[in-house]
Amino acid sequence: MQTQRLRIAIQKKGRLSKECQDLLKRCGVKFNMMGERLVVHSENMPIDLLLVRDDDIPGLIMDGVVDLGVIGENELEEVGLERIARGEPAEYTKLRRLDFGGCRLSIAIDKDAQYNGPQDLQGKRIATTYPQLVKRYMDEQGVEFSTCMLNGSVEVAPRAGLADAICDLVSTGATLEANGLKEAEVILRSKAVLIQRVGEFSADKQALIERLLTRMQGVIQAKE
Ligand code: PRT
Ligand code: ZN
Repeated sequence: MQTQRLRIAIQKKGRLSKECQDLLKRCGVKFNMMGERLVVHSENMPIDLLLVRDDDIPGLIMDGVVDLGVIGENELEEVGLERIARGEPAEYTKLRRLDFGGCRLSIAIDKDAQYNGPQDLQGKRIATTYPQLVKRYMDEQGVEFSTCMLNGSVEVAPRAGLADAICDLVSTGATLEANGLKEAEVILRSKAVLIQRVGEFSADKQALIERLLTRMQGVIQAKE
């Protein structure tokens, strides 16, 4: 069900939402984020914003339900691997990396534990919200492990006796430190990215996307 209006999926509430809305506004897209609406219509351009959980954005793009999306590479790659494993479509085009949402996905262990390299993780249980990315990394290293899937409070898993190590997002490192953990391996460096669905676009939509991209380039350069 394609519409004439360009559909952009963005995070409703969370670490990417404010910067994402600011970026669109600086690109000249006028909208009013009032209430609890799922769809917000731009007042001055044929653009609809879809306000969703970040977890849903890669799938909306890969299923071709929305045209553009802004998402952290960590989430994008995890969902992509998950969908490939299930035999579902996982294609998208990365239009550009953005200048926010920076973090790393890291394996962390007890701050007092010795660590000489990935082989020290052999046979360990790793708590994570990113089982696919952990598996990809550990398979590359040829290290066997098991997982403990947690959608929150990952950093307390070792102390709670649920896992030996964790793999979670880190920005300042304060959360790891507060939980008596230290970063052992960075497995992914992530930023927010603008992605596009694959497939056909009307000439009008294509022109609008190009205009947005040009403006985005200007906005991001002006900040550097
Ligand atoms: O509700 P919804 O599902 O939409 O949101 P969410 O809770 O899943 O995601 P949200 O808003 O927390 O994060 C969205 C995206 O922001 C992530 O997918 C990353 O791409 C990016 N991002 C950047 C981060 C961080 N930095 C970050 N620090 N996401 C999470 N964190 C966590 C980190 O795991 C730690 O627990 O923030 C905590 C503080 O980090 P430190 O290292 O500064 O202590
Ligand atoms: Zn989420």
